[in-house]
Amino acid sequence: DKADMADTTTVKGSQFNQPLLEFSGACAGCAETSYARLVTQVCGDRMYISNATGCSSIWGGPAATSPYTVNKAGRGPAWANSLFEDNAENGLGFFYGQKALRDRLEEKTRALLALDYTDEDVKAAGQAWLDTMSDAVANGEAAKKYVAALETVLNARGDCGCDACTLGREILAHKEFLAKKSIWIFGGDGWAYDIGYGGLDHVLASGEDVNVFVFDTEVYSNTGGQASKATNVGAVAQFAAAGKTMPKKSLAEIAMQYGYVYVAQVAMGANPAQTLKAINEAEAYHGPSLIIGYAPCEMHSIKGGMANCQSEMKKAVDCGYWNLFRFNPALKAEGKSPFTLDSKAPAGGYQEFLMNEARYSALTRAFPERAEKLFQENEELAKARYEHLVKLQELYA
Ligand SMILES: Cc1ncc(C[n+]2csc(CCOP(=O)(O)OP(=O)(O)O)c2C)c(N)n1
Repeated sequence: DKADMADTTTVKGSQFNQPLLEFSGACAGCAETSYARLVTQVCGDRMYISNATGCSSIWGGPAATSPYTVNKAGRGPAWANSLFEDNAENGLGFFYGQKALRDRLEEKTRALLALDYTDEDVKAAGQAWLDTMSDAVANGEAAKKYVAALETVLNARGDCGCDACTLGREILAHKEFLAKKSIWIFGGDGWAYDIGYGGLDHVLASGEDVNVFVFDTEVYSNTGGQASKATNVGAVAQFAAAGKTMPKKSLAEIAMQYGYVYVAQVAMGANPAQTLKAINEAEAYHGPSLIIGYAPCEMHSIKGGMANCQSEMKKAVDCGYWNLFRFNPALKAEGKSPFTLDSKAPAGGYQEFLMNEARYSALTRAFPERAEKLFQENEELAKARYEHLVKLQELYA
């Protein structure tokens, strides 16, 4: 951990932060782990993770060991796996539990600060903690100083039984809950687009300060690659052996229409700076956030294998198969456009991109005519999607 060496909001600087995700049992080259690792480098030991069942719960919690680790202070992300069908709600529960504990600590702190004989150092540190309660980074430091000030005073003069001592002791009894936590809800597209969607929608609509990261592999990877609503037209998947007929659902746009949900579509291998920006912005936003990360997968059978995972993301973005954008409602309050299209106009090579992956190319052998029709449709839909995003940018400008 060399976090003091550089600005950790830059791609280079972020890599001086200790990753709190280390040796997972994921397939070599797995995109899901590279996203999760980066989130731990940004949010560190203040993370609470609620993980849907899926690949990320298997590489994330193999039971005998844990790939999530701790820093020098012995602290790391708190992690739990919930059911496939209720993960968003489970994560929201983390948030409410945390909020209830901190509301109580806030009440006790206000009572302590209102006593005229409370130690001046405790008053200053307590006020600094109150002032930063909703800022995850600043509040961690403020909480440490507040705990130190309370411990110093109580150790120096003992507990005389006065109201200040009693409140101080009660606050210290729950000191690990003082610092603002960063609530993350992790899961795959099968969870987010399909089976957990009702709950996800409910949690996003709650307006509460939780962050969702969807690892979009465009199939149910963990159970052998069944089609989800994230699967694109023409892709061969289980239950779509002749290529999926219906287009991919735009989860990002469904979430954007609320107007108060932070939404980003990212692809680390195409633009790591944009991915990092989205993670930082999502955590800083005082409301629900949804990041959808394009995650090439072993199931896609990319030419050359998963060693090409990150470069495949770049190809996907360059040809317009996957688009990068961010919708930050906080910018509206500053009089700026909330929508930023981070992708350039598609550079061509769309069909070549599809043919680089056997989930598509296999169809040309099994059903050549159908393949041509579906792949054309896939490309046309991608063109329309980009044009639509350009229009959105104009609309919000
Ligand atoms: C209600 C329910 N249905 C089915 C399953 C079996 N199951 C476990 S993981 C999984 C696939 C998860 O796919 P996705 O959410 O896309 O995550 P990925 O594995 O791709 O990361 C399924 C179907 C389950 N655990 N619970």
